[in-house]
Amino acid sequence: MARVLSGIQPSGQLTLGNYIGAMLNFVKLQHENDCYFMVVDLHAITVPQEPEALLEQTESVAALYLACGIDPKLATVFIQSHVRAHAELGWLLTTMTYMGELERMTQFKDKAMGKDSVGAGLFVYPSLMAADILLYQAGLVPVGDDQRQHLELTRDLAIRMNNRFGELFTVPDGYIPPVGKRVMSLDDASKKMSKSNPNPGSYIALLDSPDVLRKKLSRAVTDSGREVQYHPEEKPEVSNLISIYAACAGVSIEDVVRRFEGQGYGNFKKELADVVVTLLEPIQKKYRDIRESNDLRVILRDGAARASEVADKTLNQLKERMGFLMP
Ligand code: AQP
Repeated sequence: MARVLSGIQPSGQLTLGNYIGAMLNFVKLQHENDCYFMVVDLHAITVPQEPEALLEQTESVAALYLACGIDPKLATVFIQSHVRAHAELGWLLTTMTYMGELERMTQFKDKAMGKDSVGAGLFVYPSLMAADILLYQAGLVPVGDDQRQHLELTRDLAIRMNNRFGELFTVPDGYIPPVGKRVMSLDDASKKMSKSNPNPGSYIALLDSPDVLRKKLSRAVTDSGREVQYHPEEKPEVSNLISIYAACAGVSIEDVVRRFEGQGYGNFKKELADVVVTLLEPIQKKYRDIRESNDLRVILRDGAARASEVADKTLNQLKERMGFLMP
C-alpha cells in the first residue's frame, strides 16, 4: 500500500483534462492505497482570483472530487489552506530551492508570458507543491504529464533535505496515465486543455450542459483531411479527439481508430459527444446532490483533521532538525 497525494487548483471550472489526467487515476488508486486528495487553493492564488469565485470554485472542486467517485471513507479529502503546515513547509523549502531551478520551470514561463507583472508566488509555486507532497511522505503522485518537471524538482528537494538534515522525506514517484496524459485544447492542439483559458470553447468543463458539450465538440478544430487516424505529429487535433474518446469510453486508441475506419470527422465528433455526455451526465447529477446537502463541509473538516495529524508530525520533525526552538 503506497501513500498517494495529489491536488487540483480551484482556478476555474474543472475540465476533461483534469478528469482524464488526474481524477480518473485518483479514483482508481484509492482502492489499494492510502490516498490524500486536496483542493489546492493556496496554489490558485498564484494568479489573481476574485474572492467570490475562489470560494465557489473551491467548494465546487471538492464536490466534483466526490461526484467523480472519490470516496471519503477510502481517501482523505481536504482543502490545502485548512492544513497550515503546507504554507509553513512551503516557506522552509523555498529557502532551500535555487533560483536557477525555478527559472527553468516551463509552467512558470508559460503562465508569466505576456504579463506586465507577475506575483512572486507564481515563481516559488513549485516549492509549495514539493511541500504538499513531502508533508505526507507520499510515495506516489498521480499527475498529468504537464507536472513532470515540478515533480522532478520535488524529488531533488527531498534528496537535498535528506542529505542536509538526515533521512526524513520519502522521495516520490510520479504516476502518469498512459492514455490522455496530456489532453490538448479544442481550439489549438499545441496547447494543453486548461481551465483558466479565457476561451471556454477551448475546453470541456465537467459541468457543461449536454447542449454546450455537443456544440463545443462539433466546433473542435480538425484538419482538412477526412480520415480518423491517430498521428499526434501529423494530425494533432484529430489524435487529441481520439485520445479523449478512448479515455472517456475506457477503450484503446486502436479500438477507436478501428471503429471509425472509413468514416468522416462529422460522425466521429457526433459519437465522441455521445460518449462524453454519457460519462458526464451522472457525474453532474451526483454533483448537484452533493452541493445541495450539508455533507461536504463535514467531510472536509474530518479530512483536514486527518491530514493535519500526518502533516504536523513531518513538519515538527523537520523543524527540530533544522534547529528551530520548538514550543
Ligand atoms: N490538459 C490536461 N491533460 C492532462 N492532465 C491535466 N491536468 C490539468 N490539465 C490537464 C492535470 O490536472 C491536475 C490538476 O491540475 P491543476 O488544476 O492543479 O493545475 P494545472 O495543471 O495548471 O491545470 P489547468 O487546468 O491548466 O489549470 P490552470 O488553467 O489554472 O493552470 C494535474 O495533475 C494536472 O497534471
